[in-house]
Amino acid sequence: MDKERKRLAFVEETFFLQLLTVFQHLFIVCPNSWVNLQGSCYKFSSNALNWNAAKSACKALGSDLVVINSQTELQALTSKVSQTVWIGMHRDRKDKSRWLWVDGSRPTYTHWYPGEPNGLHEECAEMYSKVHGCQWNDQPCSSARLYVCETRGIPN
Ligand code: MAN
Ligand code: CA
Repeated sequence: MDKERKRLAFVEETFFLQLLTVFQHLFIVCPNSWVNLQGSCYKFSSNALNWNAAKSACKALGSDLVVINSQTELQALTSKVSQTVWIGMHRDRKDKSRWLWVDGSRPTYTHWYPGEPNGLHEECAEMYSKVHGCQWNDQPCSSARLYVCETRGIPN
């Protein structure tokens, strides 16, 4: 019985999360020149900056570098990524073998290119373009790259 109740709670939670996603998609508006994908707003930069400057540029726009939480989110972004871009993931300064997103969370979903990450001195993560399946590479943070910012939309 307890098992059945847990199962129902799970079904219910899944249902409400899906409903929430639908509502976010319908009622979130993004600022001009931002793209609305599944309830989040993304800006694809047209200038290349090092990782820290890219993060600051996103901050100045009231956002942060993109945090990619799922394969669904990655797939939504894919068609827009025509060059390598910085994403909001970097090595943990306290333990270089671990990674952190700019929102402080630990990656659960990752999408590394085969053989990556391969450099302890490559402390920032970039995402290759769609022709390389938008797979990720660790790269020195000083490299100049286009970047993607993400912010939650403003309620309509
Ligand atoms: C370059 C850098 C590395 C990457 C390799 C892959 O050396 O971009 O980060 O791992 O290419 O060949
Ligand atoms: Ca690398």
